Amino acid sequence: MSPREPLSGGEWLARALANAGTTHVFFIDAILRRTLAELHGLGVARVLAHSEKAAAYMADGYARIAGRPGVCMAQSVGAANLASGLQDAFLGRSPVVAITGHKPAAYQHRNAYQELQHAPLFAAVTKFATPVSAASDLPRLLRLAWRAALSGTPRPAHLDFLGLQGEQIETGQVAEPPVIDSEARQMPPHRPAAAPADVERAAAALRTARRVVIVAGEGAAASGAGAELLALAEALEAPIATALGGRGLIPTRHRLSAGVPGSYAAPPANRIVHGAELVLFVGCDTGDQVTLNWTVPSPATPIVQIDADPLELGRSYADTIALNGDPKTVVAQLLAALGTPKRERGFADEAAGLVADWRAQMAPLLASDAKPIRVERLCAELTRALPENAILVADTGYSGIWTGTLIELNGAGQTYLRAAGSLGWSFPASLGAKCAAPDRPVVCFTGDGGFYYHLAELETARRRGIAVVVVVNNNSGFGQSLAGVRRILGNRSGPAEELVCFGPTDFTQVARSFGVRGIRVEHPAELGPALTEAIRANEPVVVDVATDIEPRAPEPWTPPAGAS
Ligand SMILES: Cc1ncc(C[n+]2csc(CCOP(=O)(O)OP(=O)(O)O)c2C)c(N)n1
Repeated sequence: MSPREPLSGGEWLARALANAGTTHVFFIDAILRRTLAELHGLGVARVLAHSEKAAAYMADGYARIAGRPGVCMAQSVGAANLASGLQDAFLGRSPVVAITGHKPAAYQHRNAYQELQHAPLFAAVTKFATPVSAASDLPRLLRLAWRAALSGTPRPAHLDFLGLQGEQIETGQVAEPPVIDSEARQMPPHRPAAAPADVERAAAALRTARRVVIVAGEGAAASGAGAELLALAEALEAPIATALGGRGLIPTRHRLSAGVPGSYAAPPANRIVHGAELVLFVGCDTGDQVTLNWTVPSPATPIVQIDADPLELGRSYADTIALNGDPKTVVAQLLAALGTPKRERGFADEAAGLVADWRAQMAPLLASDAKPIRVERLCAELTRALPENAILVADTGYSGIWTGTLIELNGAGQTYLRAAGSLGWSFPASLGAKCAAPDRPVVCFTGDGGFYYHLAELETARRRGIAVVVVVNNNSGFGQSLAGVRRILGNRSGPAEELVCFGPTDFTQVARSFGVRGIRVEHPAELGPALTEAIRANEPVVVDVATDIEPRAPEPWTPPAGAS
């Protein structure tokens, strides 16, 4: 076929997605069946999920690892479920392109079966959303959605195709070549440098301040700025903390690594960030989680901030020297501007001392032989078992705190992905991550409460041969919630357990019923061999670890009242 001959919308979309490097799409029938048929011929895997929300989470995990948009699709009545699955991608800054179908105008506002307005559902969870009413509009609207998803702050985009299954777009004609963007686009699509005058101002401020801390976030991770950040930290003798979304950007055992600050933090990180004279935020959202409700650093702290998105600059801290540009590029600019500044190691040593003290305090728990198993021991065994190029996908709540504070990462080949808040995200997201990186070991860390959400995707994992290892911290309940519920209930209103605990479930039996291998671990000494066996297996495996619900995860240090 000559390139000028028009293609059907379905052929065009399938070829355009394949040309953009898409290897997998995630969906629930009935949507774009013609497109899905075409995709098969182009070698793109069509991953049928068990809920639209799980399909969105898979696309999200895929996107975060591939650095390209993850694509998910659902028919009209599945749109609300799909939109709910985009919340984490929106909050976690992940480039997902969601496609739905809707019935034509003649069906609207007259009680059409399964039909309601899609725009309000997607408004809060997308950066760009539009109906697509004609096949001829598809190339420019998909191009726009793709760019919106990838650029600045990456976030989901939504295209609402005409036709319940999007068939009106699939069967229309497209005259353009099947190309979304003329250049292959990875995240970040561009690497703009900051204005030289801004770099000079920032370098002067960094040179003058004695106690500098770097806080790097998901923007720095998306930019791949780890090596530059470490070089800058070393040049400035500045401890470097990472938001949960930036965990693993640098080796977590490096002498300058301060850990994750904010509300999901071990104590030293907040002390170190709070003790800074100047904080350099790099691709970091300065929201309540990473700053412990804007107390760490305190609001009056002078800030230097680097972000690809100018709207992030000075968003939460008024005294900000703002550098707009790609984090990796701008950190390199700062390094060049600073040269080899004369620095004292006092503050870095003080910070390293705080981290060392905390590690010493945790050491007995990391080695604990207690039964039920302590989660600290599970984390220590995971640190030992994780291969050099592993991807660790953590659920929200305690799963984020345990993994973010206690699992060590090499800052080179390993990648850490975390839920941006949605319980249950990690298992489907880990499936998407594995699709994006089939040659890398993928380990999901979830509580049983989180795992229950999307158990059905065990079937997807087996059917599609998606070899992830799911480590279930199985304490038969919402461990993170227990203390808070007890605090509120006191002895008044019946047992707190009724609000947060489940009956015991052996997830290896659940796994087996789906045809998935399961390894039950009840003794700490079995952890290492079980994890090694599961990671080596070239198939999905559930490692069900029986733990105690009572122990609390590490808690953050909070600045004393009145501290500035
Ligand atoms: C969609 C959603 N619903 C509720 C919550 C609130 N929440 C956060 S953590 C948590 C408990 C998680 O329990 P589990 O996954 O078993 O892990 P554990 O705390 O026991 O380690 C709950 C209910 C949430 N973050 N997201």
